[in-house]
Amino acid sequence: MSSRHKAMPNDLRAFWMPFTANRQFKQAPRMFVGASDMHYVTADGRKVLDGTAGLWCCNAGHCRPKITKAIQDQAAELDYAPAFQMGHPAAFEAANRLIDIAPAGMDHVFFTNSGSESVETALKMAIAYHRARGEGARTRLIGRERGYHGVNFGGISVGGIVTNRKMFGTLLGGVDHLPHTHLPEQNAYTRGEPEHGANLADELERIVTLHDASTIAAVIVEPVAGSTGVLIPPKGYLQKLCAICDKHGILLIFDEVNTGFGRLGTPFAADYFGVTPDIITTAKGVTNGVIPMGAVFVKGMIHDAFMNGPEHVIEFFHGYTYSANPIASAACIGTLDTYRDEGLLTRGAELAPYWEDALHSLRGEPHVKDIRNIGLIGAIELEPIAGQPTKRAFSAFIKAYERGALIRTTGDIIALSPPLIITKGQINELIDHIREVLRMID
Ligand code: PXG
Ligand code: PLP
Repeated sequence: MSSRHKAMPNDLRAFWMPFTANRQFKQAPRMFVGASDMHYVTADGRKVLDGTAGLWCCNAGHCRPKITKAIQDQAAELDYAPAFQMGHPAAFEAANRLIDIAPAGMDHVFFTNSGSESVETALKMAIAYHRARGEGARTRLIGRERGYHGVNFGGISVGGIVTNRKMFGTLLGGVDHLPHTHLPEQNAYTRGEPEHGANLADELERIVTLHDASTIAAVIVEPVAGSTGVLIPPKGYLQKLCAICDKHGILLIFDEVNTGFGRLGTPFAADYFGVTPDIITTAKGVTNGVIPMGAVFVKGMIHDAFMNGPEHVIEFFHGYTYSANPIASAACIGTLDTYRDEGLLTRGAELAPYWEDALHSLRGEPHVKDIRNIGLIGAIELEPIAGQPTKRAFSAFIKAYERGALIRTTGDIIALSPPLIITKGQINELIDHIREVLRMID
């Protein structure tokens, strides 16, 4: 452009929005200007009930006082400290507090700034761990179809979403994928864990036979796949996967960016399923979504494998400028205080039966072809409009927003993950909005 465009207030042009239909948005912007507890406030002053905890991250709801205060106090006291070769107290306190709620055996934390970075960190850790133990040939990574592990190159390589991969050329080599576990013909309208599909874990044996265990570093899966539409593991599936990994000396990584911090009614999905992986990746709920932060939890044996060599030498050549940033660390501590004081890491378990009944009351409404739920997660899968996939669910999203409810759609699936402070009355309200929307849309 020859003439320089002078920025105007509210000019929407410069900001290239992530994972957004930019042109559609800029014609009809949807702006939030405030938030409190279970609600957002729009630019035109309407309250919108949050059915998605932002993007699965505001587990304690919005603008919670302890988190706000922790951030304000930290910003005034110590704004930034170098992340490498220097420390500050809040980072160590945050790590210790995280270990207190982590599954037994997970006793070290590596800090990142997002789920995507937590995934890259975990994958690098897994490969370097085997190398440190003298098994440097273990470099292969096994992901799963329909898995989402963020958007960086490692994450999209092990991930299984075609649209997130196909534009980006050559991905990491030495990656293989398990089949996904979504079997709608057999498992439609299941409440909780589906009956059918545990045998899909045996595919890992086939992959191990093909490549040989001595070349495989890790398997990474989401215990419950979130982004691709709430795919709940069949009964016994994760247990089998864990047993096969153990048998072959392969590390198991649970990507709990969505499921961590109370989403299933337990602190982590690992607790819910009674399966402890070797590494857990988290982000989002670590700080209630308020400040970017991720945390990778590891078992002692992984951390300890790095702690050899001369003591003045860096053990793991990895880290971010903002790893354990003081303000993020303070936000983490304020968040964990809030979760503890309000019992939020287990509140989902009390609400889950009510949530389940409310969701399944939508069975038989127009376009609905499956409903599934676990903890405080729910999905309503719609019949796509012939030849126009995603259009029906997108209309539902827009209509719900106009009526006063924030829902999230992926493909033709409505995915729900409200803040863990939601009341029964608000569950009814959310489901009633969706019922009305389903009756309105084409
Ligand atoms: N792993 C998993 C399992 C995730 O769900 C990431 C990694 C990446 O996190 P970052 O912080 O880099 O975005 C995620 C992120 C949705 C939705 O609507 C889910 C995510 C992000 C945005 C939307 O399902 N998950
Ligand atoms: N690019 C350049 C030129 C850098 O100097 C750095 C960090 O020093 C990075 C990228 C990585 O940034 P970060 O540590 O925030 O991930």
